[in-house]
Amino acid sequence: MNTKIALSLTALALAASTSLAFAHGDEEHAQPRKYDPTKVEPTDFGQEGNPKKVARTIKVDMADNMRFTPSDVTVKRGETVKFVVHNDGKVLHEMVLGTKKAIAEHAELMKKFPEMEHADANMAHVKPGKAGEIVWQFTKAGEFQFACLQPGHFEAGMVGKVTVK
Ligand SMILES: [Cu+2]
Repeated sequence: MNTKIALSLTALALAASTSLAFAHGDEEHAQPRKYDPTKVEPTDFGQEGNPKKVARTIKVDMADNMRFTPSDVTVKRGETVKFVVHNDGKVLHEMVLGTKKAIAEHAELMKKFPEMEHADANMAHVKPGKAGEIVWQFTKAGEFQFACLQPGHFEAGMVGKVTVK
């Protein structure tokens, strides 16, 4: 397991248990995240993208039938992609990007800490009827996932695939 992810998951668990919650999901945080190149951390599935270098915008819809549309996306290695994620449902949904392993581990953690609030460059929490954004640069070839980790959603199949060529 990637040490950085392990560390940040531990930090999340800690935050959840001490209710030092990362404020997120409220209206003030609906605006796009500020890009700070000094804070970009490479991961096994790429890194936060520079909004000025977006090569492609991909619209993704999330719905209460626990599906992403599209649920299968192909991008070029090195490409910076902006996902504009719409929540067409009546409940909160989110899009979290990661490796298959990281998503599975994150989902387990969400089961233990359902109230866990978190905000990172690889995720967007979207209220019903709203849209969120993720700007991501896929620096590594391979197959990755995006998932909604709201309780029960991932288990109900709310997961998609990103292929980086
Ligand atoms: Cu969901």
